[in-house]
Amino acid sequence: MVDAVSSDAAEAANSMDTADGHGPRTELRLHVPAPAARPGEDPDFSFLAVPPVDEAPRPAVDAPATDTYDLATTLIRVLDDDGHAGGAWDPGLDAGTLRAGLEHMLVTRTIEEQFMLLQRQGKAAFAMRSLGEEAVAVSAAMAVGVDSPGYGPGLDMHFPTYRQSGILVANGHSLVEMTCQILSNEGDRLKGAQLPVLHSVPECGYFSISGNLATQLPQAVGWAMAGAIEGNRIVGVGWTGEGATAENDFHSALVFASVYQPPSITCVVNNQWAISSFQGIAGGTNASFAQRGIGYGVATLRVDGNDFLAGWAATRWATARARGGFGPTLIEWVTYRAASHSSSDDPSKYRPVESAKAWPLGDPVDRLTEHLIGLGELTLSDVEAIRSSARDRVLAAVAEAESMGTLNSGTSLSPVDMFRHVYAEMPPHLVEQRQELGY
Ligand SMILES: Cc1ncc(C[n+]2csc(CCOP(=O)(O)OP(=O)(O)O)c2C)c(N)n1
Repeated sequence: MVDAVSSDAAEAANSMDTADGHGPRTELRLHVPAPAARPGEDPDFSFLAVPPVDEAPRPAVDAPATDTYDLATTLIRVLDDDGHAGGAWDPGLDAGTLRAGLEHMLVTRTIEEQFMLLQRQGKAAFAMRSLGEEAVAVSAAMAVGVDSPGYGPGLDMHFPTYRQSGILVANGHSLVEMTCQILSNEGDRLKGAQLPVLHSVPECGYFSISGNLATQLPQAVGWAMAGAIEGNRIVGVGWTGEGATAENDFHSALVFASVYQPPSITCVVNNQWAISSFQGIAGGTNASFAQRGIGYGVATLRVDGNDFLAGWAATRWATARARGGFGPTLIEWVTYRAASHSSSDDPSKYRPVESAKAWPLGDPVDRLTEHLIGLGELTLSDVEAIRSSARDRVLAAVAEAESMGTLNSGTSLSPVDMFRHVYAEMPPHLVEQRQELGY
């Protein structure tokens, strides 16, 4: 009865809409965007336009930001559907660099697969993967690294999320230490004080990850501003998923980037999902995430994130612009999260199981492999050898890390480690708690 009354009232209100001289209106209701396909339906990526590789022009690195605005709605691509490189953004990389990129992506994929196994075996509390997105972090890290003055205070720095462990691999972090962080054991430099996957390796250009999403973005812009104040030719690279662009920190970072024009690169990794929320819930169906840079007057690029060469080229462009003193860049990386969000997530509950296979931009490892084979730089047996050497390296590192303790081996950290390595001078209430524990 109540429903009938309120629906009558709504109808009456709507029927009055034409009476005020403003023409007909639609019924008022909250718009909640929904993904194109849910479990049990066919994957539908018809919303993604995939242009030919020669569509996107490449402005000069010192061009005004306005010259980049058309690039916020297209997709910078170098590798075509057959694995051939072309177009204005082809970075013309040598075979050694391409091969190194493939190796880093395979090591990243393999070690993260092992981390998930460790979690399933009860040896680690938590794990995450970047399956299907490896080209993003690896190409960016390698491209910044070409002319990096080094990493650390006063030097270059990435401010990553948990989804960029490819930066650690590409920048040469020890695979043993990386695994120890996942195991929270004696070899973990953070001594279990951080969630597994929230690494901190500043000497590899990998700033301590904060679990609070998007906080890395103003940090990266601040880092770049400090570089500009000191006159250093450094870059601060901030990373976020598309979901976390809904956080205020994303916008604060762009305000500072826009006003002070520091040497910053803000990377939005649009892998289509923020746990179970599709990218439309962060506003991606109304405008591209790259288009947000336009409102701030920041140079903006939208790149095929599964194309190693395109990722490299876009990052080189933004790095050269930053180091040249020509200002900040926003890069949207269009990719797909092929695996679960984390070891605690089951994507079959909210998207079609086959969706990663249907993703129009393919798999980054397969695409770079096809390119190298097409160039005549690799044979199928070379590819097999690279895969098995990546696997051997990873398995050896994991075994060594496990020998330093796992969650269920009884050899992990002492409870007293909870109190160490955080405060230079521990507050009295924590001293009291430590004493209560008998330490
Ligand atoms: C401020 C904040 N809000 C919520 C969370 C919980 N959370 C962790 S990951 C995640 C999804 C993030 O999605 P996205 O930004 O798209 O990145 P992706 O995980 O897809 O790489 C959420 C909501 C958090 N860690 N911090």
